[in-house]
Amino acid sequence: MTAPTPNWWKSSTCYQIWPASYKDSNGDGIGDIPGIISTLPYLKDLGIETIWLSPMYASPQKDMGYDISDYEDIYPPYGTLADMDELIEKCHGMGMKLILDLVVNHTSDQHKWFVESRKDKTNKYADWYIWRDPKIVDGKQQPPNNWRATFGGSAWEYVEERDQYYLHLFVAEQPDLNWELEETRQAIYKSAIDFWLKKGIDGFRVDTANLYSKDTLYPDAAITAPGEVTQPAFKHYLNGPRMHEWLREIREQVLDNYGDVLMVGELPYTERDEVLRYVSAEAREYSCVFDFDVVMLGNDHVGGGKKHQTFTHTLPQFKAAIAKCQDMLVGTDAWVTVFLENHDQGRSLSRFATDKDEFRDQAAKMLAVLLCCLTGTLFIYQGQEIGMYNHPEHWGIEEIRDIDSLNAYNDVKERHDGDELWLKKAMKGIQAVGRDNARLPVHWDASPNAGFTTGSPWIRVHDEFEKTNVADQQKDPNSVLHFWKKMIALRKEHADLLVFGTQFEVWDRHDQHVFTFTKSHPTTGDKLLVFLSFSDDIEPLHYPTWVKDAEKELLISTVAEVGKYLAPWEARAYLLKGGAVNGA
Ligand code: TEU
Ligand code: CA
Repeated sequence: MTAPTPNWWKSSTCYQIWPASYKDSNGDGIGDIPGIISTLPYLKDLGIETIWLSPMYASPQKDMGYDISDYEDIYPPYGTLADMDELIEKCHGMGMKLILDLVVNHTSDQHKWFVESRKDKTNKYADWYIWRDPKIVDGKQQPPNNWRATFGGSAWEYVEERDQYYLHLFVAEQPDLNWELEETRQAIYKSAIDFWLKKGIDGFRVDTANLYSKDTLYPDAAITAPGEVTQPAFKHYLNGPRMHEWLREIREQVLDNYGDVLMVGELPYTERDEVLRYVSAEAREYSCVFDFDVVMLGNDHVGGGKKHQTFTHTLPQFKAAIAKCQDMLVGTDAWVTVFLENHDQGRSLSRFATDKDEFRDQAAKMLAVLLCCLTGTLFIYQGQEIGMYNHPEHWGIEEIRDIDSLNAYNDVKERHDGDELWLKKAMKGIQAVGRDNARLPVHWDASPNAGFTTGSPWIRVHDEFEKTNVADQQKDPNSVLHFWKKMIALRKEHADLLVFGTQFEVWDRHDQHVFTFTKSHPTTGDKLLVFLSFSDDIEPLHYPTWVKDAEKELLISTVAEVGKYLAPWEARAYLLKGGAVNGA
């Protein structure tokens, strides 16, 4: 035994599928479950062990399925319950696990619970959502408080039948469930969790995993945006007082009936000590979480949608954000995730590296080395394995489908009276970090619509799919896809060091062009030394002094032959044998 006994999900390589844009099987322009099933051999071959399927539930699609109208049914364009049964069975048949998105902070306003709840104040579901009386100020009716919704505007919506407002932390069509009520919690557990575990799924990615417990006094938020009607109110609903109690309740009452269920929580804006409360193995709440430090780099974190125009960061900040997450393991029994992309973010190549033609493939391989050398459960987002990148800058707002980006754009439009320069700036932000970047169809081949659909795609296909697609990369042994496959295999082969390594250390914290880090094998003293170039130029290597004379074995490199210097966007990793390392 060399490493800590892994729970299955610790060393599992996971792949996120966004059903609408993954693979269309019937030509209606929308990806679907049969399309997913048809690509399982591709994923298996890549080395994927767990699939995370983003919401495929019945939904009016106001927020791409994060507004669920029935947890126990499927959005018809994606397929049927029978298709899901087949997907589960086929995944398991091929030795892969499947996890689903668990969206239980809110439902759709079309969910039967809410349809009933809004009718009057006395029906069976009357208190299943968060209803409050209007506030009367100077004889005028106002929402109960000044909280701002994540995607803009007031977090409260008025309903005449009850002469009351309901809370929605996201869009108005996503009313927040009232977790304070035991009966509501039990219904959520039964319908959203138990229903699917019974069908054999292996866990959940938990949406907005720290928002269920609110400050039930619903006080006004402090004014941090002077002069504005609504105010960011994270403080009053992030990591609320009963979160941990409820998560333990779920574990004990539901999950424990099914063995080692993976629960990976999405955990926005939470500091180290609080994160640790969720992910300590002893607490048995979340298995691990998605920290926002890396993906929110350059944002001011005050909450409420994306401030599209402010996302710029430096390499030292990037290193620090990664180190913060890796350090979560030091002296704790916690576990972490490794990821740079998901359905809410711009593409990592464009955002953290470069999508310039001449360096793109090198940079994609470099990011693959980074991710595969970090400790934690690895999540890859569809298309990342072929180096997909952001949509071109010339796209206009008419191509955008995402509610977050559209609201942000309209907000800028209103504030600046439609000023053209401001709108250009807003569009620039959307191009950099807008959520649709990740939601464009996957490039399967160089045929029309990138082989995603034979019909007319629901969202525009990236203009440059011919440069970056699965079929061409499968034929090219030097492709990004082949590199990822090699990297994933290497990660498995050296799991003790790559997946479970400890003592993450950055050696060039202030360098703007190179990222050098080491990690240690948990028991043998072997070390991993990784050099990553984030530069268009040739760069010298910063060897930690104690490594200089150590015997190094080149584990992986992104170039044909490693030289004295780092080539632009090169990455390489060395193995330093325990005995050979002096002074460390
Ligand atoms: O996202 C929650 C979240 O924190 C978002 O505010 C995120 O920061 C935003 O999407 C960035 O633009 C989850 C889902 O991942 C997201 O897709 C959903 O829209 C949201 O919950 C509501 O369910
Ligand atoms: Ca379809």
